[in-house]
Amino acid sequence: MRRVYFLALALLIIALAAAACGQPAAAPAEQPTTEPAAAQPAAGDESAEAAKEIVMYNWTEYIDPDLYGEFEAATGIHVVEDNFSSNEEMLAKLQGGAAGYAVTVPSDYTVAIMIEEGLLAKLDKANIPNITNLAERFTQVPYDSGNEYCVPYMWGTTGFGYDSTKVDPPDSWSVFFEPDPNSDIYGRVTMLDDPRESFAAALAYLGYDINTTDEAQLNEAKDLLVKAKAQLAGYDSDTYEDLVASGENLLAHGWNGDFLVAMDENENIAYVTPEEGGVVFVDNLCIPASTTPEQKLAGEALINFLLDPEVAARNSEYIYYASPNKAAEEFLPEDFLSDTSIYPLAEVLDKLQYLEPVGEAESIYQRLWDEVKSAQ
Ligand code: N2P
Repeated sequence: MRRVYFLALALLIIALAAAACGQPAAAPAEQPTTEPAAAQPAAGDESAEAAKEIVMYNWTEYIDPDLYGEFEAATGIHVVEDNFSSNEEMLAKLQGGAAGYAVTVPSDYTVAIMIEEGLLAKLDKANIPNITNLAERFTQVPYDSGNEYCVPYMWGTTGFGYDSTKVDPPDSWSVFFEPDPNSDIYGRVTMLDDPRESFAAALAYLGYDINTTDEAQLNEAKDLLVKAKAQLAGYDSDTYEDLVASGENLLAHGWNGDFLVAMDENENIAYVTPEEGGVVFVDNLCIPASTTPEQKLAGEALINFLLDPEVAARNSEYIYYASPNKAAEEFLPEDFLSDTSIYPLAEVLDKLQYLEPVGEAESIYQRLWDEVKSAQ
């Protein structure tokens, strides 16, 4: 089973790499489907009517906020957003029984965990006709083949954002793990407040698998993370890009789109992925199992709306992440589609890997991460 998972991941990486080599600006061969967002009762559930207000549980700054108003104008459904900063934070909340979230946005490996734990509802695709707009490769993702539970929302990479006028281009994780008290960056650096991402950084630097379950390797990674703490201004997954843009910090570990947004504010910001390898991710729109039928219908209507090609293109352009929506490409400008910080070159993607569920080792990661966070 595990081998099948690895094989499927490898195929997805190859597919993404092939796409990066291709002609992303070319018009899609098939006609985009632009169905109005449906807010109709699901087949077989004659009594349910879409809820008039729902909560979207999303990463911070991960949607064009104007889209909520447009969705409400089209469907009458009002969306309130609640935010999380890591998959683990969102997962813990849903595992703890939190209800009332109509849509949430887990990354690949967390979708697998949530399906396994029964935390997600199966999508009724009759309510999501725009699902046909997805690029083929995103319909066969290994963590949810056939999009039974989730619809891919955005994909991206994890790397370094830095002020290119003050910092030499960092191409190695050594900028975090070989802190030098005499360097300009010392004390002006943040790392993601995210156990799997920060462990992946340390594991990649050590030359280990970023999904290792080997306790000795994880302990070594923990020691390295503690050592790196000496030069950190803090762990931050929400405002790190703004702190580099404002000049308060000079370097941050973070996600590509966030730094690209910050470049609009400060053109000196640059983004790179590390030589030793790192993380590529797909984030997904999913409906928690705890929703009522009414919330689920409204959640499916929102997912359908976000899959509209023009909406998906505007959303991607606003948050600067790559869209898995093939039909959206014709609405994206050429300079967006050819930006290698958004669509990495094949040789860059080759070095990146997906995080995967680590099974029982999850508790080791959590314990060691707590030790990193509390170390002085
Ligand atoms: C946006 C967060 C991106 C999500 N602020 C990374 N999985």
